[in-house]
Amino acid sequence: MFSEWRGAGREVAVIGLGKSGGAAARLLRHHGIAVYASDGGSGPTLDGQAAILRAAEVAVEVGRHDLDRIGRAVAAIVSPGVPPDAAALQAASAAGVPVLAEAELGLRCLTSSRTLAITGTNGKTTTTALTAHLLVTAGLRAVAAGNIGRPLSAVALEAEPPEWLAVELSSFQLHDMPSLAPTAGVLTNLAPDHLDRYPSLQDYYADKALLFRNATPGSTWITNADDPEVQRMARGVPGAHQRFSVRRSAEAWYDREAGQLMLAGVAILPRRELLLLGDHNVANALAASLAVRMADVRLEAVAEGLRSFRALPHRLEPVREVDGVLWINDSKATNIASTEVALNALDRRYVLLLGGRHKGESYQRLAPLLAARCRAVVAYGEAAPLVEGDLGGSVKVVRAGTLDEVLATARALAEPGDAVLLSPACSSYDMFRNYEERGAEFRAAVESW
Ligand code: UMA
Repeated sequence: MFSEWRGAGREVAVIGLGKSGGAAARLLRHHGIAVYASDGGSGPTLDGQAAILRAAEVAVEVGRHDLDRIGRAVAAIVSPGVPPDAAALQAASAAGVPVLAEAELGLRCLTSSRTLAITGTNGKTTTTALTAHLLVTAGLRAVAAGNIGRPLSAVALEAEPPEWLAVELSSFQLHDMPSLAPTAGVLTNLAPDHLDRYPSLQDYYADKALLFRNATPGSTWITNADDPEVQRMARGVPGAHQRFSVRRSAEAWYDREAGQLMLAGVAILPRRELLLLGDHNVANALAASLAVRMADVRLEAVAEGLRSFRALPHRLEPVREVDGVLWINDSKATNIASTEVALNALDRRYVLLLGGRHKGESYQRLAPLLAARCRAVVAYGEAAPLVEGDLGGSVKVVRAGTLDEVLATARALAEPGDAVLLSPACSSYDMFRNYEERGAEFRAAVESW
């Protein structure tokens, strides 16, 4: 493989040295290819990565990119976090150097694995994790990889490649994956996102549509029947189309009246046995169920896998019920849209913990949703005065300081049958290292009672 990249004077440039770049550089070295890996950033994490790569005989540069050297490379492997207008990528393109995503490199080395590629604005991580879980429950050797946190190049370095890959792909990755041709492709939904990187919504959607770039009549596509934008994008794409819906009959759908998840015309699982909150998660479960049918997973095994799957940490994760109150960790919700999804998923009254570092959007957008079932908002962190100002007129808002005070206030406000939802709509950096730490401290406190 890669014979055209090997040989005297030939070198592949790896741009960006996070998880993706590190794994790509090691994979290339494993295949005997000379590598120049560079990162424009600096700091102890990158220095650590550089030391590991130097030990693998990678030529490493941190703090700058040698643009001339990149221009002389036989190919450039790019990390998803490097924007297309970055000088390093411009230099590669100007010199006619092919630019490939790290995920493309990984998949090219995983030829014996079958791929279920999952993209969409929301729900792709849960759908990917669930897809891998269903495959494993059915006894297949399967892993989740890609944007979910495990680069495909890292999977490709393992001694035995998996039979099946559930691959989460972001639009950033799809941008540079010319040979992507999955066994099945899943599109969960489409909504505005990443407008800090894309000049327009159309540009973002254009990258998402690259899921379909190599479609043939033999392809299989699994799409959300309830999302008109998804259906518009998938219309006319060659291949077999299977759809999922939480509203009406489809290849996989939620029969709300009967309270059943339906697959291939059969009721496979009562809704209450899927331990995930919200219709959006029912949609994710239906998408994953359709995807694993590509591996001939029996309906009973699909049901068993759905039943045993638990929410991913910090994503509408039910932690525990205390005195009849369900405590839910949704620390991953760092913007208003994510908090809206969480509020829509609740079917009981609740106390909402809102706050952290403000990200610019007004909290007023939440007011109509809160009117339905919100008992009170506990506002905390730097954003507390803004939250109070935006929402104080429409719902009871109580201010609190430390996490302990926030929890004690919520405990006093909640009544049996309620939920307490940590879905902050803010980043965590004013009080925590990141959203994971915020969620972990919340969970640890609730579990300690
Ligand atoms: N950099 C340069 N030059 C530039 C610009 C950036 O060298 O001109 C460097 C940065 O200093 C940084 C590196 O490039 O060190 C970029 O790394 P990265 O951000 O791609 O980080 P990775 O650790 O490789 O993580 C990436 C994904 N990150 C992004 O897409 C931003 C991870 O998704 C993914 O899990 C991982 O690869 C493994 O596949 C994260 C994410 O936030 C979770 N994804 C977005 C999302 O889900 O919304 C798309």
